Amino acid sequence: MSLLAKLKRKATQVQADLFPPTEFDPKKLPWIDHSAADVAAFVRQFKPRFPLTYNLEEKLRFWQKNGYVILEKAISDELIARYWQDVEELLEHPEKYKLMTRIDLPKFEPNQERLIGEFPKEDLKGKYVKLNDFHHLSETGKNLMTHPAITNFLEAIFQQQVVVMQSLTFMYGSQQPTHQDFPWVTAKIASHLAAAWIPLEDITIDSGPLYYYVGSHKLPKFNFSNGILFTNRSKRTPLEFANYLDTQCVAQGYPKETLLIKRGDVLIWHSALAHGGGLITNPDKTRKSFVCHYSTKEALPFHRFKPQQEPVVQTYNGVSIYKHPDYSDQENILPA
Ligand SMILES: O=C(O)CCC(=O)C(=O)O
Repeated sequence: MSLLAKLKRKATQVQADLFPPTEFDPKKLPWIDHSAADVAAFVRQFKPRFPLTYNLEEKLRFWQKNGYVILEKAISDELIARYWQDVEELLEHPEKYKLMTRIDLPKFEPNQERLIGEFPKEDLKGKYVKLNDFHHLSETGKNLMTHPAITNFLEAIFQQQVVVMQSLTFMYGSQQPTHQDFPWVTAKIASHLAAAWIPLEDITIDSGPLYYYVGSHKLPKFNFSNGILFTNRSKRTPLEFANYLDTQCVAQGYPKETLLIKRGDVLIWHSALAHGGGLITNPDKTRKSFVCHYSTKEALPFHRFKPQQEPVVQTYNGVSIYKHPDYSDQENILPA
């Protein structure tokens, strides 16, 4: 890192320590998050990149009020089947691929995140497995995460060059406590973040479905002691954060909904929507899903693993996907 970059980083840290942010920067909010946002006027002048397959005005109004949208029957069965074939290939032959994978089982502590080939094969098809950024290897993953129905919506809310930030692929429910994404999945502008939850099969109630609190993107932000982002200097814990969200969402009357969508549907949620993974009540029940986080070029002009490096940009359906800075030989090793 250059001296100038080090000084800039230090100055940013000192500023955050002295004046911890308690809200998103109002100057950088996506247009739709401003209280005066005029959806009808926006839609009149918006030119979608792809033919619209849903009523955009209706979806944007719903997003404004509730912090999420569901795009029904948006994605073809074939595209999903091809992505899952790539996942199966990976799990059958993990030794052939380089992919950071996390298994939250005590037996893998203290090193629960490793290259996939370093885990016993039988554990890769079990619970608590998170495949990180498999879209780097799978070109079908890239096509799926930038599906025209998703891209149209992201371009509408951000009005900027959309970039992929990261992805997670799950075979089983995550059972993650309630959280908002922006304190963890951080770009230079915390509000430039949205996520898509793409079910790879019909979701059932006993599989630990995703849940969310409707309208909770408007909740006052939690203060980790050093502001709204979680860092290694935060004095308050993720569990305190989860308790704050669960308590406040109930107190403020934000209804808790369970996501029982079907293969082909997509949920897109706001950076501040409180959500989590429900309890798995049938241990045999899978909940195959592909969870993708997006930002803007302004907020994320680099691959998150190499902020100092110029990224190599690939474009899929108008969305930028930076090449993995360390494993370029793995990029699209599974071509579409
Ligand atoms: O799919 C899940 O259960 C959790 C995903 C999630 O919360 C996230 O990626 O932010």
